[in-house]
Parts: sequence; C-alpha cells; structure tokens
Amino acid sequence: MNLPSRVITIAGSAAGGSAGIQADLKTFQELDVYGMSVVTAIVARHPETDKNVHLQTLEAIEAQFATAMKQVGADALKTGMLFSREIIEKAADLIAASDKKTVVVDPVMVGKLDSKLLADDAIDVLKSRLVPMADVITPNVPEASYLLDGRNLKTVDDMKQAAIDLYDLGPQYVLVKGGRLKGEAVDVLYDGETLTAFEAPRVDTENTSGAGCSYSAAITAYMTKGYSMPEAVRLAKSFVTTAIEYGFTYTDMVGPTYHAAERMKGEAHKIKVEKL
Ligand code: PXL
Repeated sequence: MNLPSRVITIAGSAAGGSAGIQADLKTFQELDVYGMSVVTAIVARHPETDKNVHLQTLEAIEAQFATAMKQVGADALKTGMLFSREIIEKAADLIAASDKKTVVVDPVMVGKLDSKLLADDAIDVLKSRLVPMADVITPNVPEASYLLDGRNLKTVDDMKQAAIDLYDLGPQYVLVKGGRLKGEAVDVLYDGETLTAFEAPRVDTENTSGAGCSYSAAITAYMTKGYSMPEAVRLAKSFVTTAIEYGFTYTDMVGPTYHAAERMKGEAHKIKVEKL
C-alpha cells in the first residue's frame, strides 16, 4: 500500500471546528493526507471572563512537534495562527531543525469571529524569520496589506504589486488571496518571474469561516502529492470554492465551509487560470 503523505499543521485550535487546526485536519482527511497537529493556542471565548486566546507554552508546542515527528514524521509543514513573537520564533526553530520538504506559511492575523490572532509586536519576526522559510505564503488582502506596512490594496493590480513586493521577503512563491475584494474571487500567484491569476465565481454566502485555513491546507496537501505550485493552487482553490458554495450555519453565527462538499456532491469548481 502506498501510504498517504504526512503533514503537520502548527496552528491554533478553533473550538467551533470551522477554522484553524480543525479546518486543516478536515481538509487533510478529505484529500487523503495524514494530518497531525501542534496546537499553539486555543481560541475559545470564555462566557464570563471574555478571554478568547489561550496560548500554549513553548514546552507544550515543542513536545507536540517532537511527538508527531517521532511517531510519524512529516513531508510538509503548515503554519497558521502563531500569535506571539516567542511562538513564531519557536516554530521557525522547529522548522529549521527538521528535514522538512515543503513549508506553507499562512500569515493568519484576524479571524472572522472577531479574534485577534497575531500580537502587535510579532509582525517583524513573522517577516524576518518565518516568511523566508516558506515555499509559499498565502496572505489575504488585509494580511498582505499589514505585511506591507498598511498599504491600501483595492484592485487586482494592487494585489499583483503586493505579490511582487512580498516576494522580496524571501518565500519561493507568494499567493495573495482576493476573496475579500468585490467581484470575482481572484487570487494572484507570483514566483519571482511570472504572475498567474486564479479566478472563481463569487459565492454569495456569509459562511466562510476557516476558508483561508482550508485553502492553504489544501495547497499543502496537493503539494505533498507532487503537484507543481500552480497546479496545487488551482486544485486547492477548486476544493475550497466548492466547500464555500456548500457552507452552512447551525446558529446565527458565521458558519463553516463544508469540507466534505467536493466528495459528497461529486463536484469540482472550474478555476480560470490566466498568466498576467
Ligand atoms: O480563520 C482564521 C483562524 C485561524 N486560526 C484560528 C482561528 C481562526 C479564525 O477564527 O480561530 C485558531
């Protein structure tokens, strides 16, 4: 039997199950990748104290990584919510010391459910330590803007320039995701030479919690299966667009995407790919 490839996500736990570690693991499972997790923080609002971000210790983070590596090993590593300078540095040290093959860095900053997922003083270590290790970084428009000192990004042309400038931080690829702009959902990939646009129709829904996590998890999964970066992005965007299309909610809160949609509905979205 060909064993499934192995991915460790180093990210936050989203108790509601729509985003973070939970979204990553659901995505890995859907794409037949063996998922493991290193929980950096637990995001869960306490009804009385209102505390929402519960950081894990560096010791607990290191122990989880050591356990996953020893028990299974990894073909790829993905990072999500890391929150603090110290955790970012720890994640960078662990990645540097491992014989990793693929590193996907999702520079998570703010969740759809109002939580702040990156400390104000942590952006510089994210840029200087973690981003340069990445095969790909996957910022959405607000994250790309923050990584570029607050630059205003409104159009696909702005996203193109952002991708070019973020490439200077040292990753192999930059994917700027335009889901938060108006019109078609256009994402721009840059590899230092070529800009490629990936376009999907906009889905009219509020239930997109964790869409970004799931998208970058799917990119990671497809990369471990040997797809090139543009192919991994196209397939992952198709996966997440179908998951968004069938997103739902159980309550009056923003709901999850439907991770099983592609499998259960037997549908894959056609993504328009265009060299710019
Ligand atoms: O969707 C971004 C995100 C990432 N990671 C964690 C989250 C969220 C959003 O709520 O809770 C842990």
